[in-house]
Amino acid sequence: MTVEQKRILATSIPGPISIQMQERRTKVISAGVGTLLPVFIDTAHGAILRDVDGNQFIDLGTGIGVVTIGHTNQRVVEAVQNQVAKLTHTLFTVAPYEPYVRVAELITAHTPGSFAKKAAFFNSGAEAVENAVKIARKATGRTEIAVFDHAYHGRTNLTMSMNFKMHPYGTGFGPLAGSVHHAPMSYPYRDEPGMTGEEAAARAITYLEKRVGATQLAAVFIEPIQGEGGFIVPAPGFLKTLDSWCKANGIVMVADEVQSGIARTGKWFASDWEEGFEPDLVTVAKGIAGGLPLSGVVGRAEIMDAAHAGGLGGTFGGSPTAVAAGVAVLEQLEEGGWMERSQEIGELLTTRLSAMQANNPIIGDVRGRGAMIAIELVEAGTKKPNSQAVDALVRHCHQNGVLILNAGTYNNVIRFLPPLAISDELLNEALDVLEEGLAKL
Ligand code: PLZ
Repeated sequence: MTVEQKRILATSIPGPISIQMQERRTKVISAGVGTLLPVFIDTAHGAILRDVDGNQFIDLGTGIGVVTIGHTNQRVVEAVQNQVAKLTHTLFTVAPYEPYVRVAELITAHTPGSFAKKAAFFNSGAEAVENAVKIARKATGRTEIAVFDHAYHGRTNLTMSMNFKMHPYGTGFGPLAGSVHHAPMSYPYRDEPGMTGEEAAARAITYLEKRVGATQLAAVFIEPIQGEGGFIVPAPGFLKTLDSWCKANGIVMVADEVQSGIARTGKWFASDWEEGFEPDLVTVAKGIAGGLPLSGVVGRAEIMDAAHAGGLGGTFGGSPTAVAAGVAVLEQLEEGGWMERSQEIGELLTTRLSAMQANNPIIGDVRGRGAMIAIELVEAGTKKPNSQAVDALVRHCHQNGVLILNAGTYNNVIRFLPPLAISDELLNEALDVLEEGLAKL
């Protein structure tokens, strides 16, 4: 089913049918499960979401960076339809099926590093991160884990402990897992002006050496571009310096590329932007399977093999339909054109957002790479976080048929994660709506 690639405002937002559904929802769905935009989506294609009232939204969020290849990408749909009619489940650890192996062949060929690699598949990003922790601990015989300020790694008990922000992810849900240490991140917009990546890495390393001890650390986890934290791009040299320190100290370097990976930033992985940065393990999820739940840990064969047989698994991890979708996504990425498109989208977004910044002192920073760009909003003339402006802009865009997402430790970031299938025309139209909203503030 295709949907015309057009923004349509058929009713007020939310429309009457969505309002009715929202009433039903409130009766039976836990209050803990929130909603950013209370319209019920019926169909989607490319860059457009169509709701039950006939409104059509330009999607600049892709379900938080999931349908990178576009909604209902034809080859993903066909792969899933074929697979679902053939085989839906055996459990790979009970009796295997070929697409699980194929998706591993494809992904190991494209994660950073020229060394021999292996993979294991799971359902969610958090599950991939947890498994990377297990593997790193088994491989090193050590227990401690380092993460960074502003990081996000998931909602399970262990990953909740790895997040920077307590609220809303952890409030009241403790006790949290131990052996997790939070080190200072490189945040160029808010660090001392001129601080280099190497200096920011030295600050983190000193902290970890003193507070934890290099010999105690099993792994350092970092998002090469932080997602929920507000698309913070560390200063050049930060990742590489940390990586060299990890390698010198027998610590497993893990890049959490759940949000930044799979062509999102204009390369296969955001790690690829920093020359010489070769994480030992990479966690992948979101964009890898075009909307089907699939995640994985990919990395150095000898580290991946440290886990004993039966030590990794899960009933649904790498299920036949999910891996079939993964193969369809990765084969299309291999065919080419997508990285270039992601970079073009990044240029269009950066050019337009920088022009808006020139006229609007509340846009403190425009940052990111490829189709992963954000603006950080502040009170004019200061760096004081301006979350009210973000709320107002998000509301304006939603009311006008453009789905945008907020982010950031201080809730003062708007992030853009458009599908790579979006046209320049639709992207410009969405940015026009944003610009109108800015003018109204
Ligand atoms: N690591 C870097 O971005 C998921 C969270 C959505 P799961 N980010 C979106 C929400 O509100 O729950 C994420 C991430 C990074 C890990 C995860 C976790 O991935 O698939 O949500 O478990």
